[in-house]
Amino acid sequence: MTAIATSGADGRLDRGGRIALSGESGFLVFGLVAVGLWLTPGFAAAGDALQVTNARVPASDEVGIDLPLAMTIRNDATEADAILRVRCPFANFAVKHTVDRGEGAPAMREIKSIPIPESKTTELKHDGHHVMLLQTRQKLVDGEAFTCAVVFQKAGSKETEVQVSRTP
Ligand SMILES: [Cu+2]
Repeated sequence: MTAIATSGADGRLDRGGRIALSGESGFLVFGLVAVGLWLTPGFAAAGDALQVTNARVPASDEVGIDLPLAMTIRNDATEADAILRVRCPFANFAVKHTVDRGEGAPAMREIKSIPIPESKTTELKHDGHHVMLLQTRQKLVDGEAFTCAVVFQKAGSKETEVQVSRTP
């Protein structure tokens, strides 16, 4: 009796295993096709014509604070681009900021996107256009590096290495 019951249980597991496996392969094929479709327009439109370098945030012992993310963007494409979104694993949110200078002290203001003109190098810095990372989730130690995604309107999502440095 025990042997029959065990065999029955094994059989059910086997069937379950095969179903799960074929389901996973289906997802894998679908995933590869989706990645292919997603990458192609990026390469066709801009590809490596747009490069992000020298991305950096200041080191901090505090958690839950807001920090500017600076970077250099070289856009050799024939059309202007724009930064739409940024996602970093060590911050809850990211916004795009510009700095207004009038009477009184300069003030940061949120903007919908950061313009990236064509055939130019754009520096994102705390005293001009920059990305502001909000609510940091951990301490940031000098010398550490993280991978953030910078999403451009035309060039698509760029995986970007962000260095933590004492002097940004
Ligand atoms: Cu800011």
